Amino acid sequence: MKLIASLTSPYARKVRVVIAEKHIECELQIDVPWDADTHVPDYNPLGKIPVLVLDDGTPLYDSRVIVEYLDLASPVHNLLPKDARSRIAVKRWEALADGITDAAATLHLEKKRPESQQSPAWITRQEQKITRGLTAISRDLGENAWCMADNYSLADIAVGCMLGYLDLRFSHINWREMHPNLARLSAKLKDRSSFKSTMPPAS
Ligand SMILES: N[C@@H](CCC(=O)N[C@@H](CS)C(=O)NCC(=O)O)C(=O)O
Repeated sequence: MKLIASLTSPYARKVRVVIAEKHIECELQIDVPWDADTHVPDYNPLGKIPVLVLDDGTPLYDSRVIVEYLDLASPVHNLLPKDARSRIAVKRWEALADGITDAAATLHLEKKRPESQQSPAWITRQEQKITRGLTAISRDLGENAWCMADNYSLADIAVGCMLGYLDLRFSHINWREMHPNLARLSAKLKDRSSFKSTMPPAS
């Protein structure tokens, strides 16, 4: 199995954390989809990473499909509950965390365009998604140890990768001050070897 990923992609990091938590053997093939010589479209028609290429050559995307596959494929350290209600709750956390990441990535790309071509209304729309999303995640986490109360799960991994991406691209957003419970969760996650080994290089 090989994972096609870049070292800064928050979606790829989510998959890499899952691989590390579950002690799965997997080759890492670095490919930046924005580079002219990228091979990503050969594996994913959408031209996006991460892509997990199975031993028989089947490419899996996107990150949510990949992490669900990996969790089903190995019984080591289950990250998605079996019971339907809890499983859907974890996937909703993941959808919200990934949605904030989507807004942050969109904002990052917009801000890279020449200033005269940037749309203030579009920028505000993405910023509102981030603000509302963080507020909802903080409210739902409350004083719990983990997103799913006492159980560490894929929900925490998705939230941790999203917060790591905000730190990477928008270090001026002071989400730690606004949401101390997210700061506590993030600090705990950063201590795990899966998060340490997948820390994105400074941009
Ligand atoms: N929903 C996808 C998002 C993947 C994604 O947007 N990846 C970015 C890198 S962080 C990418 O490959 N962008 C290239 C492009 O949009 O052409 C997932 O969860 O895997």
